[in-house]
Amino acid sequence: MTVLIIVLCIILITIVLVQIGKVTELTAQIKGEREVMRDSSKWNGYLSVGFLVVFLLAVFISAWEYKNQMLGYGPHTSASEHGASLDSLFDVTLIFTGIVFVLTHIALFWFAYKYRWSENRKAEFISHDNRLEVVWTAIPAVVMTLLVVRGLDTWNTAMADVAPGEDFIEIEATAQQFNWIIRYPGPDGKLGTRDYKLTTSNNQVGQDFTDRKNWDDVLVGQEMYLPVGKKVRVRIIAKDVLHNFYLPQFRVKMDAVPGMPTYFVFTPVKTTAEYRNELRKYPEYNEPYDPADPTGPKRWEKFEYELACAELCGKGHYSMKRILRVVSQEEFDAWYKKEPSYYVSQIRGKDDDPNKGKILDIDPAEVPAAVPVEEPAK
Ligand SMILES: [Cu+2]
Repeated sequence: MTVLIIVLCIILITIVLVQIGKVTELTAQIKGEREVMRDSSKWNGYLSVGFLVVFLLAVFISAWEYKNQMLGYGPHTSASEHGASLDSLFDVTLIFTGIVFVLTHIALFWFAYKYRWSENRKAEFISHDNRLEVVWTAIPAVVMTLLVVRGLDTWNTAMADVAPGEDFIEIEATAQQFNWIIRYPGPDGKLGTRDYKLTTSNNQVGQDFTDRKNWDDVLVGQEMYLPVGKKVRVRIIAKDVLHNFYLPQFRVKMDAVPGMPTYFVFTPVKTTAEYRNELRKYPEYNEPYDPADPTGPKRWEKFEYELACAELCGKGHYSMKRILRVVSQEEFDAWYKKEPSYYVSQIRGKDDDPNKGKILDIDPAEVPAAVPVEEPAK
């Protein structure tokens, strides 16, 4: 049925177009070819200018309307240290490209109107103009050089690894279809070694449990926490296909590549509560979070930093999200202390524990929820 309607529509549209063509031809015969040309050029010129005005207005009005929803503007200034320099780089690029965008569009449509067909005008042939060519080569060259040099400088700062002796916390994000496995190093501050060959359904990142650095490592649930003002180094790993570790509010984005570990270092500077307070100042975030419940919480109250996968990695791609809470050091410590060691809570003493039967000197104060040390096997 749908196919029939579509075919009928196509036939009807073709008939209408043919009829319009015939009518135009007939008018041309009555009024004379030249007059029709003059009329249609004039109208095309007016429509060009009309389009220019509507188009530029739509661009500026929509940018103004949505400015508080876009990263980098309104409440969405960067929540990380390096993010501010990225934002300003985007702003500078936008200023230059914005000027060129407006000027070239005005020229495009205005010239279409100004130089519309006229029987009194003859086209002029200009082979070339040295002065003009120097100008339109030199100006873009200088601007591009400035942008690229500044971009490289910002890139080097944003992508820098931690310096030796620096204080930071290292976590690990392993991507797989379709979730993130986030590992924290535990009280020793060191992530245990891993080997993909050790991967099982119970040991999803292939932790080597004979390495004592693994004994206190924590695999966190849906919510992950980070302390404000502390440098974080994220090791990024993929188990199957390409994924991407994306924290939009922190301007953190890095591919997770199978077989090639990557990393990103950043320092959160705004807690979740501070970000909410920023949002609170804007009317669009004072609207109800759920339109069906007008008296319910406002949009700013429900705001959370989100870890997303920014690489279309399969049909469950959308479900690769996690909530990130940035809190004070004290709140972070309180949360971290409660997170159980994965080894102690899930592996220790079970069949897949390589240390089964051995006495381990796991200090119960160091490892929360520690199970009693077992007696050696007879
Ligand atoms: Cu993904």
